[in-house]
Amino acid sequence: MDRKVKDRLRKVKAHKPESSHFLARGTVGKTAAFRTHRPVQDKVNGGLTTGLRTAAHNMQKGMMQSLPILYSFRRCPYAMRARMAVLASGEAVEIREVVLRAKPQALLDASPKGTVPVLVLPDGGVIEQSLDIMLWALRRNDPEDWLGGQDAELIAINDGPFKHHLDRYKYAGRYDSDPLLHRAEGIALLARLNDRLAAAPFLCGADRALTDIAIFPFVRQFAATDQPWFDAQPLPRLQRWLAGHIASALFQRAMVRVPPWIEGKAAMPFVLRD
Ligand SMILES: N[C@@H](CCC(=O)N[C@@H](CS)C(=O)NCC(=O)O)C(=O)O
Repeated sequence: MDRKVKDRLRKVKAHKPESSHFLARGTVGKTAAFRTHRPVQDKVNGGLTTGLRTAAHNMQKGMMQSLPILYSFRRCPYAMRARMAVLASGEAVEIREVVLRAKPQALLDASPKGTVPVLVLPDGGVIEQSLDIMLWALRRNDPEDWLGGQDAELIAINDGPFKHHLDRYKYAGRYDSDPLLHRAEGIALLARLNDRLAAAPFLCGADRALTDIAIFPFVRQFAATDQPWFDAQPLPRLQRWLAGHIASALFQRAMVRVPPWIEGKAAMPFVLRD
């Protein structure tokens, strides 16, 4: 192969998009990666353009096919914590936004229990629990030492009793429950978190860690159920902690909108990565 051609191909292969956390295949021209490839492609002649386009496309395609697949639902607190851990780890996954009332067969084939998030690994392994997805990502790469901030008991209280009361407060109609009773039970558990935050700004110390992120999306949901009421509660440390997570760049990135994944429609694969 001509040396010039080789150099250009090397440039295309070496390119790393800087700003795009989500890369869409099939939307050429809309992503940082493809925008940056374009001038390289445009400069070259017809035959070579095709070669470069194919190289760039194959690179994207190969990357997609070998990535773990994260079935997710944007507003699900379990999926939020999984996405945040994946982003914090820097691991890349293909994200498939699921419509819960029309779950794709591919998700049900991988995980018949039919909840999200679910991570399907390139070797066919399936991780079906959000906490396990967090651990999977962080065990591969944990730049902020989230694994150093694990409090299994706090997370169990969140996932057990707190989630129970949250659901019966927020969805009282669905559960035929007394929302005020469950709100009182929920806020009593949150008062314990507020007390804990007297010792340090995060639940396990000076920096955010696994416990904070595992719990935060549920507290957010509880607060948003009646925001003025929540804001009026005497829980300043917890309110500050919550506001900090909501405002964080990590959360904003984890909440980027992804169009629903439709089986067989190739236009929508997205990569979630830092
Ligand atoms: N224990 C699971 C719970 C996941 C879960 O319940 N996700 C909800 C969405 S927030 C779900 O998929 N529900 C199924 C449905 O609504 O059809 C985990 O930690 O991943």
